[in-house]
Amino acid sequence: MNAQNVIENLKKRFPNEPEYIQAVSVVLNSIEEEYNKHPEFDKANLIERLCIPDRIFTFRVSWVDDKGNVQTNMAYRVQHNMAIGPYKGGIRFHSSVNPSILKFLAFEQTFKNSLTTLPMGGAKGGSDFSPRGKSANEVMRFCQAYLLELWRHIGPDTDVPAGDIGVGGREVGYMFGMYRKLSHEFTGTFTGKGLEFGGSLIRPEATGYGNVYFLTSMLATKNIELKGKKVLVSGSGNVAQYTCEKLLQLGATPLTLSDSNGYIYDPDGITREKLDYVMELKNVQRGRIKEYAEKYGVKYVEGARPWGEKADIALPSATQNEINEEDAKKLVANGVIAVSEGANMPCTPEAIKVFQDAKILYAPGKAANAGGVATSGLEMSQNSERLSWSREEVDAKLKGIMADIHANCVKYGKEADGTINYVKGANVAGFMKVAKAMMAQGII
Ligand code: NDP
Ligand code: 2IT
Repeated sequence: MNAQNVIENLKKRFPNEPEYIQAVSVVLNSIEEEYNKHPEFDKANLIERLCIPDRIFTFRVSWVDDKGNVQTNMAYRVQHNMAIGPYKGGIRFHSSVNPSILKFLAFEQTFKNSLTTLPMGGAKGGSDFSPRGKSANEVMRFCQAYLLELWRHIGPDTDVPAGDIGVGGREVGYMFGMYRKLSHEFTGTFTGKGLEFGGSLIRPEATGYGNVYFLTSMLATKNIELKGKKVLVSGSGNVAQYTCEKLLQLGATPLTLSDSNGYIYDPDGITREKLDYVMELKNVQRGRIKEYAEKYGVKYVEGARPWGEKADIALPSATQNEINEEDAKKLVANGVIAVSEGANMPCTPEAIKVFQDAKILYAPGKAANAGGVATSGLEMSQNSERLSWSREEVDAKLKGIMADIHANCVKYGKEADGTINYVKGANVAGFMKVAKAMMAQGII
């Protein structure tokens, strides 16, 4: 395989899908050497079969808003790869959702899920529906309308969706309710469900907690403690909130949060009390992060991201491509020692190169944020055995999985000079398991 040739070919076939091409390029460039040690892979054209999704469902969703107007949205489910388990991955509701974004996310999900050590294939879905400014009833009607089409493509052993941007516990509840009604069955077809109907303890916390556990393992390779470190966090949703919670528990200080309008900088740190305010603001009031700055009298920067602020660590937890080359240079110049991705693909390839050249610790999302989907896998196990595990049990399993992912990254990513290339480690480790499963199952 010549990675560049494969990428050029995919660009020609999918010319309007920059995020998908970006995600594929990063993976192919880092697995090329390992792939070419296995000539049988190329004979089976494994690479194209792995890069192109198994199938994509595309459909229109119609729903009625509170004023009685009939609205339409585009909606999708990308089922990328099923070689090691049922399709698994979140659903995103955001105005920017399109096939390129969902294809990049489903592609990444395949390798991420492989890394978790659990039996899950890769998928992603969503719609260009924006929950912002919509009433709870409008959100419910949209979720139900989306499920009217989606339900026939998913199931506990086929495809198990969950949350992502714009989809949290509330939306999963509405979608699960409609799935249950249409399919006339009660199964674990969604994860991230409410605790009363099959949800797992720690699932809401898992992505943020997992990223901080992974960060701790990375710092330990350099004998550095997390305690006392100042941290830039972006986003203010599910991942950002529980990242802050775990940072606080471990004695670190989050300084920033953001949303798509701007960021806040709190020089005294976001305390437990202030985090409770953010959780109420974002999860109940559904307000803007600017209100934090007004309440606590701190700096708010409209239309900007927090990467120019001085700190020890950066945990991007909002969205793709939120750290570019220039931001990365600012972070390095300000002395950042580690960047760990809570979001999916938040760093551009140019930004990643800046971190790698500076030899700072850098973890890609498919390793660092895998705790969310891993705990979804644990929710599926609990649903299958119709039991619920304790908070301690799930958290211990999550810690163990993040430690295993870190160990796998070290195993496959250790360079001759002793540094760890987490991009290579995660991609090669994630790839090899899926590749072996596909080879064993023939050309399909
Ligand atoms: P939420 O919807 O809970 O929060 C998203 C946050 O990011 C909000 O603060 C939102 O601001 C901000 N944001 C979204 N889009 C943009 C944008 N285009 N520009 C700037 N800010 C933006 O989502 P999650 O916290 O669940 O997801 C955050 C990231 O983590 C995503 O990349 C997701 O794919 C990834 N992830 C999530 C997992 C999960 O379990 N939830 C698991 C693994 C990864 P606003 O309110 O203004 O839209
Ligand atoms: O990107 C992700 O890993 C998620 N949004 C979570 C997916 C899941 O199935 O829990």
